Amino acid sequence: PRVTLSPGAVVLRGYALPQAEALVATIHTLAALAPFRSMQTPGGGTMSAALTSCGALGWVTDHTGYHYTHTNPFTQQPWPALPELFLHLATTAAQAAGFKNFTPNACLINRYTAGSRMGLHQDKDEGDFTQPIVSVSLGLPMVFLWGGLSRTTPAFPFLLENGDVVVWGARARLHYHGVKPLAAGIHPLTGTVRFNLTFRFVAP
Ligand code: MD3
Ligand code: FE
Repeated sequence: PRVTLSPGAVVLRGYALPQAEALVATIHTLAALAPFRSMQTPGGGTMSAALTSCGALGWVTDHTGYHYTHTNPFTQQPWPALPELFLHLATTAAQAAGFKNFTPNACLINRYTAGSRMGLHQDKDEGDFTQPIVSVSLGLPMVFLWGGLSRTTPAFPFLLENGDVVVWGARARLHYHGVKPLAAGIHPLTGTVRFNLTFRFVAP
């Protein structure tokens, strides 16, 4: 089923379910090359989700700020390439949501354990907002918070479950969003964690 959260935000419930097992196996392969890290925010905090990336560009945060890099600062290696399975899922989902020529060159992988959360933020480090972001939820369910174009717009909660894919483009691209702390649980596919993939086009 296809639901519109707000103009430009299209929820494809269970869209990734047929590939969920293969996606999780691929995450483990990627994490062997570029391990999940907890990262420092510019304000001196620590992100509660652990992160890694694949694709031409990866997202990192440290005391100097947020940025996309060609090289993984923890391994000094280029980020692992975007697997064909990932690329195909992201582009077909974007197409299903009405975005014809999505060409992601970055995939950020978040790993949440019980209590991990993400405060309300905008994704604006990409430098190009004409293309959508595609998100894929795997494993434990999590309450997502959907805000507005201003930080002060009240955010409404929305459950994201294993296999859900959301395409965020057009007017939804710069909305504030976050996730509530992950409730403890066990999922048959991922155990005690939730993974989230976000596919992005980053201006070179
Ligand atoms: C709406 N991740 O990685 S996915 C992020 O569940 C991020 O891991 C959350 O926010 C997660 O930046 C939320 C849904 C999502 C992702 C990117 C968006 C919603 C978005 C970008 C713009 C608007
Ligand atoms: Fe985000």
